[in-house]
Amino acid sequence: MDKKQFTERLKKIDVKNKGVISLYNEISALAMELGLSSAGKASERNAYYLSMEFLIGRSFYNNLMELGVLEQTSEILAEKGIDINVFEEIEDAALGNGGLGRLAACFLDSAAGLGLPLHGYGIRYKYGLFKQAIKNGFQIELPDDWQRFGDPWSVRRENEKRTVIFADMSVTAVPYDMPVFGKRTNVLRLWQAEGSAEAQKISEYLYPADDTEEGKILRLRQEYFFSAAAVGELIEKHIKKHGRNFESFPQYNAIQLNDTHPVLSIIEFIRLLTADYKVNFSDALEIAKKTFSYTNHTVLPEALECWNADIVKKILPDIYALLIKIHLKQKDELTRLNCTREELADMAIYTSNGFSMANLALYVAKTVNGVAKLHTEILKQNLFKTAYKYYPGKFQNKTNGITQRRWLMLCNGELSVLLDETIGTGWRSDVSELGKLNGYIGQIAEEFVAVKAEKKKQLFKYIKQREGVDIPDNFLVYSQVKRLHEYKRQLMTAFAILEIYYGLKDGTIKNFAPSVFIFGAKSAPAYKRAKTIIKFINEIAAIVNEDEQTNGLLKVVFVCNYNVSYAEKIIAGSDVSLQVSTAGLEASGTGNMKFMMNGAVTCGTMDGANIEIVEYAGLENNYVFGATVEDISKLKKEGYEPLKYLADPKHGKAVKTLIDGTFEDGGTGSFKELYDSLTVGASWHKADNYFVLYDLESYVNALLKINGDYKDKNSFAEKQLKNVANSAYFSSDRTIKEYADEIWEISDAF
Ligand code: 26V
Repeated sequence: MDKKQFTERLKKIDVKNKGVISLYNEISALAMELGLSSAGKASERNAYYLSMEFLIGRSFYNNLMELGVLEQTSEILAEKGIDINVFEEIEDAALGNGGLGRLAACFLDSAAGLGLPLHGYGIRYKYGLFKQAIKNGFQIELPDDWQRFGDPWSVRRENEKRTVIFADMSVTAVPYDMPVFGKRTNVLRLWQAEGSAEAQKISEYLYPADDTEEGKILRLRQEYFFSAAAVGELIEKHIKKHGRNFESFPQYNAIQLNDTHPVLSIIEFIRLLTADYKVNFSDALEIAKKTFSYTNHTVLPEALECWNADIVKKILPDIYALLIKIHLKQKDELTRLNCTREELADMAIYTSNGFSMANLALYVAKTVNGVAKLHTEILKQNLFKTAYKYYPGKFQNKTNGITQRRWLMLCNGELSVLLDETIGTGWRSDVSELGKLNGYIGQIAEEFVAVKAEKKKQLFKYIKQREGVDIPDNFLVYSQVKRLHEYKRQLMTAFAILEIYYGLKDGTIKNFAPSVFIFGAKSAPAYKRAKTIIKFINEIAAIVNEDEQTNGLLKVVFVCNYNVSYAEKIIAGSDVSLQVSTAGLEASGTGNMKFMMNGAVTCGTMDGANIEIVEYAGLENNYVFGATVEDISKLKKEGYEPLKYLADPKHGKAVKTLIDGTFEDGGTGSFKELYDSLTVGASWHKADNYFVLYDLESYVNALLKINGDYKDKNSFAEKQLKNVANSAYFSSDRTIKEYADEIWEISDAF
């Protein structure tokens, strides 16, 4: 099928008496036919991205755009009296939690766009990330039954099923292929677990609660399930093409491990080679060392996986035996290198806590990479210091990126047109051409202001529909959208808003440009303190939005069920991107890059990729504040005393609203607990572990400085445009080229 045939068949579709869902399925099926009819040739050498999460978002508009038929489809539907936006009713496929999963989706998009053979392997969860409802200000989780709309973008491959064996059951892994369209069509293969009721549970939920032993076992099963299905299949494919010459496996295959979740695939690979094909253990290990690469996405200790040895022994005895064997082999090698006892303990695969997935990855992986310059330095100097001493050649940096196709062309057609008119359309295929914009900043500031105003209008209309909150057109938009976590410091933004609110009320803050603070965030269901922060923000919003003395100047919105589609709207309509993590803790951030590309200035700490963003767009066009990594480490050494910051009446008043009855926590005592976490600490961490009170003052000042600067519309728009003009570096096209050249060694030669 070609595009012409596609449009002809589309024209013939009878839309009468058809609901949105059936029309969606029919048009999508037609687009699939179009896309799959030009799938192209398979590549000799391929890279595979193993990831527990792929946070794809809505496929409909993106796929039609990639296939070059979005505009025609919109026109033909309009002729039939249908607004293409009706398909916004079809909810996102949210098979991921946040940054790590969305990065995987951006990477697949960029690889296909560049014609590089990179395929994804993951899990086809029946229920994706929960849907968030807010009741009395509290987060409630509802199941995300994304398949109820149908799944026209997947093809079930019945005859490519596999069996994954656990000590107590065997599970059928059925592949569902989602094509990734672009210059070439790649495949995201998601495995669905079938068989007994127990077996099916494996692909039922994304991130099942793992605070019980049962939950932990399920999570381990999930990780092994998709890892085993993927490497089992790759080995079989290799044998079909090249016979049992396993030495050549790394010549044709590169496997990227997205964090530690798929690290057991290394062991499964060695198990298959040694047990099924009689390769000796050392040879199998050497082949693995040339095949696997590992990306780390967080330095938070609670997220570094260690599998309890008894659990592994019980459900995966062969894997257990191999883990011990590989542990001893590494120990032996390191001992020969005169490694000290402490160093050995630090790098051990089998530790008192269980099997360290990070240490296993560090030992076997061909390369280890962090996701922003600072993050990679922290890995080398702190978290993986010892491994870096012994394997310095493995470490690389690959600063994250985001796809400009979804995050600019699709979500901001208006800005894309302004770019076309200013620098030509070349940037659409070669994103580095965005740099040309630097020559036109002054000339198009007014047009940019108009584009931003239009995107705000669309966003405010949507927020009114969804949340029932009115935001006047001229408001300055500050946004903080990301997973809810203490280290991301949404709580600090909440305090800053309160300080501004009280300052407006008592007249100490004057000439304030009317502003709205938009939050979007989901909290892990069991993360109590994060949930309390959501409640606190909602309490603040309720009071601030109702206050007639100030609500012409200040509003606060916590949007419900923030997801990829909501992000597309918020990011395009924002002026200021809030990226305020405790320095050293946000590995990279990718929302920061999306905002930058849409012309929001960053108000942030020197953390993650913020550092590179301000390096590229200019410090003078962004608003950096707060403690640096060095400051924080000094504070920790010298002793940090958060209480003294409460002596300042402004900070004291804002923070004490947690305990002085200003707000209601529904009788849960959770506001008091939150207050205590800042002032006295809890058993497992010190008071104000994330330095909220330390940075609060400089944060409020930065927010107010932005507010003042915004009054000069054109000069502020110029800062925003400087961010757009220098955002090409943060395209995942650049990132993927680096992975392709420096790790995977794949090319676009078919
Ligand atoms: C996971 C967990 C799970 C247990 C509870 C605490 C906790 C805290 C953090 C995480 C992070 C998981 C990995 C992740 O999503 N990392 C994000 O990866 C992005 C893509 O590289 C990066 O931009 C974000 O900075 C990083 O947080």
